[in-house]
Amino acid sequence: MSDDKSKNDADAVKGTGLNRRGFLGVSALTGAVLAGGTALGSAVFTRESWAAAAKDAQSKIHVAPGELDQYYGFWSGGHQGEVRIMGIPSMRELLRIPVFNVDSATGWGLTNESKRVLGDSARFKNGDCHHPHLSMTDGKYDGKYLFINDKANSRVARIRLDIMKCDKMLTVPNVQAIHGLRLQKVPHTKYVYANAEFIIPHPNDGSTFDLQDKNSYTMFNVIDAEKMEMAFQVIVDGNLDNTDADYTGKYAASTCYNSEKATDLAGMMRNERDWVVVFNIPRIEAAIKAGKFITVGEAKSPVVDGRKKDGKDSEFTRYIPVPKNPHGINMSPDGKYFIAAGKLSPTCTIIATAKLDDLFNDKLKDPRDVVVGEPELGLGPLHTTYDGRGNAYTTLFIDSQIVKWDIEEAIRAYTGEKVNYIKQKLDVQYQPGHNHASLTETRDADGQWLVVLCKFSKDRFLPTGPLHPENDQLIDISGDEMKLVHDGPAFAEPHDCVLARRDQIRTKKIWDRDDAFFAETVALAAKDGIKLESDNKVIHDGKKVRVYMTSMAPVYGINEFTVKQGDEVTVTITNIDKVEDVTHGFVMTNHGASMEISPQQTSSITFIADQPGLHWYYCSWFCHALHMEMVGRMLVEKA
Ligand code: CUK
Ligand code: CUA
Ligand code: CA
Repeated sequence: MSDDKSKNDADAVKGTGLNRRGFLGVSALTGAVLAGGTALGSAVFTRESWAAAAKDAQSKIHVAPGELDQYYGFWSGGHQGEVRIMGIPSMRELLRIPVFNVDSATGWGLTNESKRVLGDSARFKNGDCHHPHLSMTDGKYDGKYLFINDKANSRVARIRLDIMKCDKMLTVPNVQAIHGLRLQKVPHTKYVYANAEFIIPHPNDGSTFDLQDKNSYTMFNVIDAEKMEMAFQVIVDGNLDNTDADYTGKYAASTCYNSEKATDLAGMMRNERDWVVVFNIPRIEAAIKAGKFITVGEAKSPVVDGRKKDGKDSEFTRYIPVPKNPHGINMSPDGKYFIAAGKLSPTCTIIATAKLDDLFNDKLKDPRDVVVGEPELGLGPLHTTYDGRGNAYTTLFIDSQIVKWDIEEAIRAYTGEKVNYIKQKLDVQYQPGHNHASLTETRDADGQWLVVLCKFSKDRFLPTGPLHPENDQLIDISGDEMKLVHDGPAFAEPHDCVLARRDQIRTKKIWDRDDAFFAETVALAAKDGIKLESDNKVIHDGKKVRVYMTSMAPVYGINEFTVKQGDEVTVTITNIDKVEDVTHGFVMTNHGASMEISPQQTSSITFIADQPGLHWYYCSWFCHALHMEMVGRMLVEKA
């Protein structure tokens, strides 16, 4: 180990509050930890050799001016609440899609169209998204939707990939903190699987706060992807962390770190093992079809009980013990294995999907019989991803490394064979959470690029004060060796990302006039007898004023309108420009009103004209040489 390496190791630990080898604090596991941590030793990379390797790969990642990236990346914005579109391999940020946040540029959270999508939850100005995933048909991306969770306010949102806007949002009833989210892969994404993390009493009305009570539980939530309504919920033992789905459409599986139903850290680490819970989707559907379900609280969606009763499994679920406090669970692209990352254990647990039928038909003596491997990988394994060539790549949070390992060899090692399944360990900077290989969660996994989302950037960028960016790193995995090729600073906090081939995403260049996104606004205008593409008209309706106008660079259809102080003003603008990229904006100064109107789009915003006097409005998206002159005035008469 070179001095540089030890220094980097020491640096990696500083600031995490964690002692490199002390994280487990479980003496029984210490031997295994040390073995795992030194099984191969990492390839010794110094700062210089990283730089040399990166230079080597520069030609591969350099996307020259005028050229396009090979892949789309979709990044979660974490507790910033948005989704970010990236180009890979350049790692350039292309655009942001506001979802659980409020956005000044597009008017998300301000416009009437976005408020209709947000529904009741528009009162929340924050969100915390973790897991973006793309809809699939037959296990391949179909380019229709992206789904993402909101842990902060228990929501799931859908983004339409043709327009890159959030078009549906659902608050999941009777749960707290939607965390894990994955999609049904086969035959197509009919369901969104969403884990509610926290255990709460039912009803949660203050009559009890006891988590050990039999009416305290959390639920696995299944959402109809097309309607964006609850399909059903499953009550589980313990809590739920991450989830994934198989390639038959039959099974989904989730990790649980709080089988103890504890309320504090020590309690949550009490059991030597927690579990992976597997859901039998057809059995749940059949029970619901037969009317065998309950409802919870005010919600009408069906609920089934997937908890054990008197030590006996329900027909809907099986609980597979795994080492304590597991975190990520990831299905391999060949459909053979769910792999759960150990977190507190230096291992991953390999669960064979081929054995799940027998598990549910009670043909196995022990639920652990579905486990076909439990390789020791290193400290703090969190998430695993795949190259489609039989290798798995697991993030080691505490070791600040990616470990590349051979799945079949790890399975052979579990039977006692002497085989070194670890292929390489690569230092990353620093403390990685998720990693994601190109197309890894589809049948198309192509083993080209690996994105690693590091939680700490520390010394990798110019200092930015006490708050640091994250570090999203790009690794070339197309060859035998992983090569780090790019550091990309990111604002808080991309938990997870997905990569799709650029031909799998087909976007519109301009809006269709009959787009559902603003259909309700069009219908309201029709009630006023307005033809949005041509009419410029102000309608006074008591204390409500509706202003309809067109925009075409560099003018609005109306440059002066008069209202009374206290009127509620709705401005509806239709951009009749048909030229790609000519987006206009509308900002009413000193009224908190701002919105985007892209070519052929209709947008509307409502505000109170509470201040008498003259108020200028202007176009906020630079659209023309005379963009500054694209203005108008609202004249507010004293009440
Ligand atoms: S979780 Cu953040 S590193 Cu929310 Cu997918 Cu594992
Ligand atoms: Cu229209 Cu700027
Ligand atoms: Ca636990």
